[in-house]
Amino acid sequence: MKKTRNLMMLVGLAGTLLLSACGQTGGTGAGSNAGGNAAAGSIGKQVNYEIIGIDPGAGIMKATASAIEQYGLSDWKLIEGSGAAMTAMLDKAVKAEKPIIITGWTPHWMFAKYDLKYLDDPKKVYGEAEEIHTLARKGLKEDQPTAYEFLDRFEWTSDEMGDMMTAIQDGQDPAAAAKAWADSHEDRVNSWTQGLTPVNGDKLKLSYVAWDSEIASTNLLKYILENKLGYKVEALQVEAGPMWTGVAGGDVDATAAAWLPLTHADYWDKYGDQLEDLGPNMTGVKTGLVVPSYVDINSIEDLK
Ligand code: PBE
Repeated sequence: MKKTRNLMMLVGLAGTLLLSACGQTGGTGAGSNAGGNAAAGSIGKQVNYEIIGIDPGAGIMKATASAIEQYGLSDWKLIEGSGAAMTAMLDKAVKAEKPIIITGWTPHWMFAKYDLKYLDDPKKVYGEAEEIHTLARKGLKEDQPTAYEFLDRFEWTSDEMGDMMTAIQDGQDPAAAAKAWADSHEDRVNSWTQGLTPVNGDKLKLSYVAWDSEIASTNLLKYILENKLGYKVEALQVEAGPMWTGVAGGDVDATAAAWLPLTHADYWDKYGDQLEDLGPNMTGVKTGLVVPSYVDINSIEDLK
């Protein structure tokens, strides 16, 4: 660890010297903008000018492409992958105390496991006051009033989701984590289900993407729909596009994984009038560029 840190300091110093040699710094003291740029320049080099992204259909990928443009980061590349690949790379980087820049979001277990920070986004490319919404297909209210009413009521906090996400991350099967969460939050579950008439094995389809936050929420909904309300639920794991088109086209009954107003704005513009928005199931969520706290930059502007 110690050796790595020393090496990184040397690389940082080399970057500063290089920049000075090129005449790009004004020769001003520490804390000046020039110092910040030198740090960022070396980080760019150290991470090969790569921002580690997730699945291409995710809204955060579109927002990041837009951030690259709006902040003038023409040297930088956004790498496609998946949520799981991104967290695996983050884990590796943190263990080696190496810099890494990822597309991140809250709620996510990674903020409990690692010391991370969002880079400031003065241009608000990643939006403000983001929420996760539940969407239902048109006609669900008439066809399955019990499921509809339950999905309409369902709303939880990022701390509540965080507990369940951490359990899954610690190795618990998502279905078992859902049961454990429901068993230990009986009052919450009752507030969503009380007075509803259970059905007798009716089928229901939910769609979601394999983002850790959505794995948690969808498994919880499935557990409650099956064990408290009598449904037989199929939870379809798909890409973001099909998640939206499934509900819009009526093949899927609902999803609890729509990030609005910004992250999934494109999908909303295309499909919003072909489905029913049941409102937020969580407020105060967030997306952005995230780095381990030991990375010496604070704003997306520092990447330039
Ligand atoms: N996310 C998590 C998704 C929504 C949920 C932020 C990665 C996205 O970017 O589309």
